[in-house]
Amino acid sequence: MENNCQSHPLSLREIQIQDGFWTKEMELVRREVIPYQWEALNDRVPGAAPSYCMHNFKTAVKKNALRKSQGSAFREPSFSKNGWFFQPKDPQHPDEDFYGFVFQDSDFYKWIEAVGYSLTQHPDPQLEAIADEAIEIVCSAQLENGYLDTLYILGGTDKIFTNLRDHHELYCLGHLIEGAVAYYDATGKDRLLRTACRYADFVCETFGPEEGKCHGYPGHEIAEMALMRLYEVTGEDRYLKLAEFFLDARGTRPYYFDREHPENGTARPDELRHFYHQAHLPVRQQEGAVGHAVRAVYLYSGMASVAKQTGDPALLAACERLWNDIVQKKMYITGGIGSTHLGEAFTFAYDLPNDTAYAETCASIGLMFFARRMLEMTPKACYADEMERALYNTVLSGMALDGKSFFYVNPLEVDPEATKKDERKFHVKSVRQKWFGCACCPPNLARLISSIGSYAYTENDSTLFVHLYVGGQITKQTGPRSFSGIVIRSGFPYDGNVSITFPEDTPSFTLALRLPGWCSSYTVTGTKGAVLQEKEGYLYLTKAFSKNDEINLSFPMEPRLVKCNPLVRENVGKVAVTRGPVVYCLESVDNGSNLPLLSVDSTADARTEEITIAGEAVPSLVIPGFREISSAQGQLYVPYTPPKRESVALRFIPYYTWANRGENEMSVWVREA
Ligand code: FUB
Ligand code: ZN
Repeated sequence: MENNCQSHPLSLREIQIQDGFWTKEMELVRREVIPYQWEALNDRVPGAAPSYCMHNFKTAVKKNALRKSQGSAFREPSFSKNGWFFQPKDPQHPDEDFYGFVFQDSDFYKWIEAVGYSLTQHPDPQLEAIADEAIEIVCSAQLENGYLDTLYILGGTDKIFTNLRDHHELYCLGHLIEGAVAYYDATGKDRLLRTACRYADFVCETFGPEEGKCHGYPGHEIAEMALMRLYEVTGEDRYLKLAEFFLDARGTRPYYFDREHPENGTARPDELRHFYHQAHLPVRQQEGAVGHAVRAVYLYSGMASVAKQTGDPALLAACERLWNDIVQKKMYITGGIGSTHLGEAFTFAYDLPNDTAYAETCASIGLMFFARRMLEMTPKACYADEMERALYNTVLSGMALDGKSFFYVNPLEVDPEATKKDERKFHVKSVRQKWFGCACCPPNLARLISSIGSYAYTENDSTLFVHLYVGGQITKQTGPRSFSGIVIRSGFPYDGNVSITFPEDTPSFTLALRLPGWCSSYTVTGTKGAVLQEKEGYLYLTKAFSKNDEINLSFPMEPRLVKCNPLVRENVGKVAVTRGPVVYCLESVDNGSNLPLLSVDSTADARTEEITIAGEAVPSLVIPGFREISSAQGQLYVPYTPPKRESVALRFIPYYTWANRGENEMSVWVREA
């Protein structure tokens, strides 16, 4: 039962996104990413590393048929391989075995999730038919006992759940659930959902606190939040209990992963052995975000989902601590998280190097998951502000403006030469890639973008919350209120004007409108007769709306210079440029090479000038600044002379639009003149 400040996302079937910015992004996902990914899952992309994802499912179906026809005489092949990736001898002609990353099944689950969301906005019988056929294959790969992971179905079922730390079976369960729920919600078809429930039931029978059950927990989190979703859809208590068990077991002693991997010994301190998986301490005692960043924010999202349901104050307090630790000490201005490529991980407070940043696209998507769940518990604009920061900066930077290439890593400063010659920066790419062997980010982007409505709006019995200003039409036919077609128009992220119109009389209810933290004032009109209250960064407006009522909000989006806490050593003496929720950057294609020579005049005004990037009109910001003229021409060191500089007009572009005009230098932080 939700209390009156808790809320839940609207179903995507109740929202029709119609937005100058987001409709285009969603169309890119629908037209480019989803079909491309389907080809990739089937190893049909010329020149791209094969995925083997559908190969594995189809092979598992064949082996299951054999298993049935041969009854008990069937012998499982023994699981002979180790490591995270399985490579066939002939990559183009894999034999009937498992290939690819150990978590390859999840690529299909993320794809079907994006398909489900996309179908709610754009019915597409052809795509649905492809999806149904694929679902049939995936469901037929399931074993009779409910187990479903092709890695072990093909590799030897006698070894299932023996390497929870590395082998992602529970991660695949989580993605299966997320995909199945999304497809069910969109189409009403429950074939995949029943399969997900059967696998979840098998896991419920296998894991738990009881004597004789396995006391392990996922090596890569996501099952926790996914099980909560399954619990919400089915109402089955056992899924909530399993999610709670996975949280409660994590980090307890003796460490499960030590028992599972005695070969690793215990000589290294507990933290070093268990940070990566956030398994160093029981979750309620964890103080700071550690380890693999995607794993971390997926865990915290699961903790928030369980805390919301159970009201557990210690779990909520841990979520708040971990949230604050991230956004106050470990997050880039772009909403990127994970400062090092070593373990794709968090490092320590204020360690935010710009040029070696990892800032994986998936990690910022996970930060959005966490933020939305915190908002569901406590509607505070600080959560929505950071959700918006991650969205309009790192998340969008993950995809090219034409939807055809992707970044996995999202640095804040790039010198293309360094990315090729300096091994410390090999993880950084200066051009987006068509696809990745480990293809976690593009499908994650597809599912996030096509479900943007569920981040923008949540509701409870009395209130409709608007967390992100994403335009669309909300129609509710069920629940305590029914609206037919409230229309929200928004110019975000470049224009702060928003209008909300009511096409018919609506019984009294409350609209909670977020007041973004980046703007210090706002105006609102059309509130006559409404009860108004400002709380925690939301404007609560209660009224029985009449037909054609219109509320207009305006959030000024002045360009702003931002300073960084000096404990971030990299950014001392520098500023970043933002406008509304968008962080800007310099590219050498506009400003000439050697960007560190540039400095910005922090006393000067910025001028907005529209430019075209990859065929798209984008507001750039032009700010007076300087280019240093060095006396060290051809020499490494020269005697000091007072600095000389020339005046230049610096052109800043939105960070997420960088690397759309060929390979070039980029920098977010710029020296202050
Ligand atoms: O391990 C599965 C996914 O692959 C992670 O979430 C990503 O960070 C990548 O390592
Ligand atoms: Zn990723």
